[in-house]
Amino acid sequence: MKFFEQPGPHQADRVPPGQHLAKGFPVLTYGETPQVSQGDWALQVFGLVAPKTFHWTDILALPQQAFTADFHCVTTWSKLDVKWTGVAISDFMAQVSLLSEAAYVLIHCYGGYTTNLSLADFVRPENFLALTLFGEPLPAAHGGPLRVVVPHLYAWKSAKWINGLEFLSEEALGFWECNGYHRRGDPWAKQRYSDR
Ligand SMILES: Nc1nc2c(c(=O)[nH]1)N[C@H]1C(S)=C(S)[C@@H](COP(=O)(O)O)O[C@H]1N2
Ligand SMILES: [Mo]
Repeated sequence: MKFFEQPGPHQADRVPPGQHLAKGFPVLTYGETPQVSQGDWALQVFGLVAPKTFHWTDILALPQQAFTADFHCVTTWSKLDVKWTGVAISDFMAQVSLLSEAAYVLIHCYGGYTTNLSLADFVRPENFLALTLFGEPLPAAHGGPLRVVVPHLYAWKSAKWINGLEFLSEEALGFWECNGYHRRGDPWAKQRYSDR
């Protein structure tokens, strides 16, 4: 059995150019996997926003929804129909007071990883903070306790073990974006590498 396959004809319109389907759900992490318990976990919003800290109980107080999303890693594997549950980013954002100049977010993670998004790419109906994966609490390897899921961009934007959202008026680049990945990362436009 192969680990990666060409998409079949019925899947072709769901798999961006240059991608192959992964059989399992590979783990892609730069560096060590942070081990953070739900009790110790906290998320700070800062920058162009009223500063606020969210603890696990604050996240559980928000509405949770099941969602299914395709996942496209820039290293050319995609996984279709990943089943998650989580809090819609739009519901989360209703809990924070942004300043009018805020136009970008830099996501911070336990372990030091960062990634950047415009607010237009971050606050979309299909984007979530995920708490479970295939019916189980989100495993640490896949970003537990809490990760971002942004299906319309390459998966390096789907930050694991998040602990901070920094709101900015100008774009600041995250870890991979500083190291040559594209600042936006649209898989359908093959925005793999920076063009600057
Ligand atoms: N904090 C953090 N988030 C991260 C990464 C990482 O190294 N650290 N890797 C990214 C990359 S490149 C991908 S493809 C996905 C992989 O998610 P998975 O390990 O759950 O498959 O997580 C993204 N989020
Ligand atoms: Mo990736």
